[in-house]
Amino acid sequence: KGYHVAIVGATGAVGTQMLSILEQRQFPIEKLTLLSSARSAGQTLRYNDQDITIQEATPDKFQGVDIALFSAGGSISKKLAPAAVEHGAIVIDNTSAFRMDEGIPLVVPEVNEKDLHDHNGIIANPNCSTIQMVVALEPIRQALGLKKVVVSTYQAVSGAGKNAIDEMKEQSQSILNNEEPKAQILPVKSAERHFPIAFNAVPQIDVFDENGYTFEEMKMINETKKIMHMPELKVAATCVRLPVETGHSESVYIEVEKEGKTVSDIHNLLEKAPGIVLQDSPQDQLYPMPSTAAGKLEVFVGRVRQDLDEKNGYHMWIVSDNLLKGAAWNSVQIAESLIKLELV
Ligand code: 11C
Repeated sequence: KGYHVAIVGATGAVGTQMLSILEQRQFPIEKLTLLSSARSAGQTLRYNDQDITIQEATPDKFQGVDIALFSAGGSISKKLAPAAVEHGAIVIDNTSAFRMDEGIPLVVPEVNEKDLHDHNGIIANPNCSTIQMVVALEPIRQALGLKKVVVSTYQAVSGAGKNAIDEMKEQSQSILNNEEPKAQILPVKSAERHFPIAFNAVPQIDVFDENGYTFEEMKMINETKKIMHMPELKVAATCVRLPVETGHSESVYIEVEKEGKTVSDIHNLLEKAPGIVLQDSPQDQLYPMPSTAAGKLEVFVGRVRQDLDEKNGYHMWIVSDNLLKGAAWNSVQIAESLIKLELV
C-alpha cells in the first residue's frame, strides 16, 4: 500500500531534508503534496526524478492526506494541524507547538515508540538537541537507571534555519575582509540585540524564560522527562550556539542508580543499542564531531569517562545531524513506526 504524504514547510532547511529522506528510505508514497507559504508556492522540488509543484498551505489541501509532516514553524502548526487531523490525516509535527500537551505523544522511536498507540491525530517530534541526547541515554537508563543529567550543548546554526546559515557565511566573509559583520537573526530573530555567530560562541538559543533558562534549555529539560516518562529525573541544560553549519554536539554528565559499572559496561550498552554508533578510542583520536556526523542518520557517542569523584557519574560526548535525526529523519522514522504498528 502507498500513502498520501504531505510536507508542510517543504522549502525549509528541515522540509528539504524530509523530502530527501523519504526518497532515500523509499517510503511507500502514492501521492506527495508539497506545501509552503504563498511566497514559495509555484516553485518546484524534485522527488524521485519528478518535479512537484509546491502549493500554498491552506486547510483544504489536506483532503485525502494520510500522513502530514509539519515543519513550518509553531504558528503554522497551531493553525493548520487541527485542520489536517479533521481531514483524516495523522500529523507528525516538528515544531514546539504541541510537544508538552497532554494527550500528544512526544516520540523518539528508539526510546518510546509504544507511545504512538495513544495518539489522537497529532504526534510531536521533539527538539533536535533533546532527541540525540535521549537516544544515547536510553540504553543506559534501561540497564543502570538514571538519576541526573547535566548537559551543555554546542549547537549548529542550521538549527535556526537557512537564513542563519547564510548570515554566518556572510559574517565570516566580512570578518576575513576586515569589514564589520552584520547580525540580524541570531541569537533569536525577535531579540532586541543580535550578535555575529561567526568566530563566536553565543550562550543564548531562543528567548529567555523568567527563571533565567532559555526556551531551548527548558525544552531539553521538559521534553527529556516526558519522553522517558520520568518526571522525577533531575535535568539541567546550558545551550550554546557555535559557528558550525550542521551537527549539534553535547557534553553530557549523568548519574546512574546502579553502582560498580565501568566505562566498558557503558560501551557495551551503547554498542548494542539501536540508532547509536560508538566512536570512542582516544588513543586513535576517534571521537564524534559534527563534520563526520553531518549527513548521517545515527547518533554518535564518544569520550565516555567515569567521573573522578562521583562513583555513579559518567561523562560523554554526543553528536548528531540536527536536521536529520534531530528533525527530518526522526519525523520520517515516526511515520515508518506508524506503518509498522498498523496505526495508519
Ligand atoms: C536550534 N533546537 O538549534 C533549535 C531548533 O523546537 O524544534 C529547533 C527548534 C524546535 O536552534
